[in-house]
Amino acid sequence: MTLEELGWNERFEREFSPFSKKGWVPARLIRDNKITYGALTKGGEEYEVIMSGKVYHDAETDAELPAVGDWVALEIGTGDLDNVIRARLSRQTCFSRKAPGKSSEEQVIAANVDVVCIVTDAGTDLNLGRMERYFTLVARSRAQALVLINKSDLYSEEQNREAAEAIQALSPDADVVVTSAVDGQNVAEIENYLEPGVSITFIGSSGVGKSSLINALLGEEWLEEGEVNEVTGKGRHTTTARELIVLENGGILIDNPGIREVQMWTDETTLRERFLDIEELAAQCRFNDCRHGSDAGCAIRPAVEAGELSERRFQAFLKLDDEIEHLKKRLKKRKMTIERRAKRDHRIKARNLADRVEFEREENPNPDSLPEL
Ligand SMILES: Nc1nc2c(ncn2[C@@H]2O[C@H](COP(=O)(O)OP(=O)(O)OP(=O)(O)O)[C@@H](O)[C@H]2O)c(=O)[nH]1
Ligand SMILES: [Mg+2]
Ligand SMILES: [Zn+2]
Repeated sequence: MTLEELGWNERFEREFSPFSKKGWVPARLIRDNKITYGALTKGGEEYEVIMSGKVYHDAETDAELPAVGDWVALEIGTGDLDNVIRARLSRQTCFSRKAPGKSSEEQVIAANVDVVCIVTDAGTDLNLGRMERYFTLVARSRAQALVLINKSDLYSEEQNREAAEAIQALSPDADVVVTSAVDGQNVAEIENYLEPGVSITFIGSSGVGKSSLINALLGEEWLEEGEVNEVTGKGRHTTTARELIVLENGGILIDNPGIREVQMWTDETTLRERFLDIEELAAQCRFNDCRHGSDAGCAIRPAVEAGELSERRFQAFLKLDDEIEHLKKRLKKRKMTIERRAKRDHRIKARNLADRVEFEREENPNPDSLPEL
C-alpha cells in the first residue's frame, strides 16, 4: 500500500518535510480508541499510537486534537506504547458537527475526506430539516456531498423518486442516488467515487444501512451490521467506533456510528453562503430589522407567496438563523468555563494515561519506553 493510496498528496508531502528530517514517518489515523489511536503507515503497516504531550497541549479545543482521517508525524518506538504522534498535519477538509449536549464544542467526525455520504431512506428516516443541516455541515467541511436514499427495496419507486427530488431541491450540487444494500441497486454508482486515495465517510441515523452499504462495497462481510440476534431477539450490532477502511481496488471508506443528534456547528458565513438567494431578497426588504412576517415592504414573503421561494426553505432559513444565535450565546458562555473544563479534562486524561504508564512500568521497568505525558 502506497501513501497515495492512503490519501497522501503533494501538499501533505511539503508540510511533512521538516518532520522527515527527524526520522518521523507519515501515518494516517484509522481508529480512535479514546486514549490510543490506530494508525496506518506506508506498506499498510498498522500501529497503536499515542499522542505526545505537546500535541495534546497545543490543541486549544478538542477539535484540534488528532481525529480519524488525520495525517500525523509518527515516531515509531520499540515498545508497545512507544509510537508517538509528534505532530498533526493541517486538514484539507474536515467534517464536523457541534458536539452532542449543550456544549458549543466542535466535534470532528472525519478529517481529510473528499466525499461525505449522507445515508437516509424514503420512509421513516426521511427528514428534510435534518437533511438541510447535513448540507450546511458538508458545505462547511469543503468536501463533496453524496446522498444515498437507501433501502429502496422497502419503498415504492414513486416514494423513492419523490424523496430524491425533495432532497435534490435542497441542494442542487449534491449527488442524490437511490440505493439498496440488500439487492445491490446502484451500489455501482458509489463505486464511481472510489478512486485510489479518495476518502468517503458515511453518516446518517442509526440503522439506515451505512455499514451494510460499506459491506456491499467491500464485497465481503467485514463490518458488523445491525441485526437482531436470532436466539435472544435483541442486541443489535450497531457501529460504536469510527473506522477507516482501505479498499483493495482503491478508495478509502470511513464508517461512523449512527448520528442521533445533528446539531449545528457552523458559523454565520456558511449560513449566508447556503442561503445567498434569500439573503439577496432580504437586502431588498424595506427595513433592516425585517422579520419577514407581515412586515411592510418585506421582499421575502411575497416571493414565498408567489411560489418563487419554497415555504420549507424559507422556514429552514429562519430556523437556522435562530440556531446560530443560540450557538453564539453558548460560545460566549463556553469562553468563561473553558479554562475550568480544560483543567478537569486534562486531569482525567492525565490520570488515564498515568494508569497506563503505571501498568507499563510494572510490565516493563525501562522508563525510556514510556509514553510522554
Ligand atoms: N431492506 C433493507 N434493509 C437494509 C438495507 N440496508 C441495511 N438494511 C438493514 O438495516 C439494518 C441496519 O443496517 P446497518 O448497516 O447496521 O445500519 P447502520 O447505518 O450501520 O447503523 P449504525 O451502525 O447503528 O449507525 C440491518 O438489519 C440491515 O440488514 C437495505 O438496503 N434494504
Ligand atoms: Mg453501522
Ligand atoms: Zn423581509
